[in-house]
Amino acid sequence: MKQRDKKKGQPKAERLSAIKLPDLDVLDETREQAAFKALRSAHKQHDLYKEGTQLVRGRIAEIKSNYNYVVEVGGVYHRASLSGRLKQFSYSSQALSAVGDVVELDISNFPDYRIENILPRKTTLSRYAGGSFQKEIILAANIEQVIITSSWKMPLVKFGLIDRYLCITALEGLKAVIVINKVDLCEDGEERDELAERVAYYEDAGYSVILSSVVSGAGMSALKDTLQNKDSVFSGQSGTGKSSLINWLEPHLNLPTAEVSDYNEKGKHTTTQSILIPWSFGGHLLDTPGIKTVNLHRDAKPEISRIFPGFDRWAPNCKFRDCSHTHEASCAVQEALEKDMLPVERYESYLRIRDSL
Ligand SMILES: Nc1nc2c(ncn2[C@@H]2O[C@H](COP(=O)(O)OP(=O)(O)OP(=O)(O)O)[C@@H](O)[C@H]2O)c(=O)[nH]1
Ligand SMILES: [Mg+2]
Ligand SMILES: [Zn+2]
Repeated sequence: MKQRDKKKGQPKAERLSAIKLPDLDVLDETREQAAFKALRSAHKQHDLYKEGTQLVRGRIAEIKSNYNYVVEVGGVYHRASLSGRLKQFSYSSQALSAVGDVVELDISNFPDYRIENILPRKTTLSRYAGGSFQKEIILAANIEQVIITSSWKMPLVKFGLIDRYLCITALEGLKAVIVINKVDLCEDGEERDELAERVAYYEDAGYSVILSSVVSGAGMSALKDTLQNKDSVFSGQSGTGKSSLINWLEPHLNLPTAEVSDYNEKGKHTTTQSILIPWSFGGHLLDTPGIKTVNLHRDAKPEISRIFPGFDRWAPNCKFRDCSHTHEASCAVQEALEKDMLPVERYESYLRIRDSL
């Protein structure tokens, strides 16, 4: 008799009872055994890996391709690959490794150095891919401050982008410094006044703003003071002068920068890989490729009303603790807007960030 016919002929109850349930006691035993086995093999693996290996602490300085890394150990750079164990994870997680990660490097098999462990990150600067999956893209790991690099002109400063960065750094607990570079291109008179007015908003909100130029040298000593003995990442649009600022402070690095004649508003994307380099005056720098924008994670939406740059001066006085500053009565942020204390551009930038999430 065919299988199908047999089934058809059986009443429902009988069919159900025919399903063989596993003996639960046996199942528990198997589970315990599996856990025990996993534990034993982990111990074994650890011992194995302790015996043959020679581990040193280092930091990922550059990721050349999926498995091709540069690791800095005490100021010396080594080529390295990922251990087989870690490679396994890198298929499922793009965020497995990032420039700035602290790693354990096995140097027993020269010149075939292998990253055996990636240590938990203290901080990350991340942006999120658009679309529903919002994949995390880590721009830098284990850094203390973000140098939000913009240029007054060429390309034109985007304060909306600065606001996004400031939200991200606030969420991550990172210090943020706003650099407006190429101020040599800002003309005296009305244009200067506009620059001063824009800057005042952020300074009044408690941020440090550095107006810089590698042409005139303006702001460069203030920038150096800010960077000394800290690990900082330079991030911002392409063409704003991230690599130029770093070269000015550390000429021997000679990082590639765009030719002036190559100028276009979108930038040339001259820097293509993030790199971590020590400053001669203490601390590290992370130069990164230019980005068009940074997206926040959608889960951050309820926080934006609290952490948007400058809002902490007013939001605590809103009637409702979870005020979104859009339609609520007795909203201190909207009052500040009416009294011209909050510029309308900043409020619109707030709404745009909210709507994007
Ligand atoms: N006028 C003026 N031009 C500058 C200044 N800083 C940088 N530039 C020019 O701006 C262009 C872009 O500079 P880069 O240092 O390559 O910019 P970047 O931010 O590293 O760009 P990506 O690597 O593409 O992200 C170059 O032609 C620099 O010479 C400045 O302070 N004033
Ligand atoms: Mg660059
Ligand atoms: Zn409010």
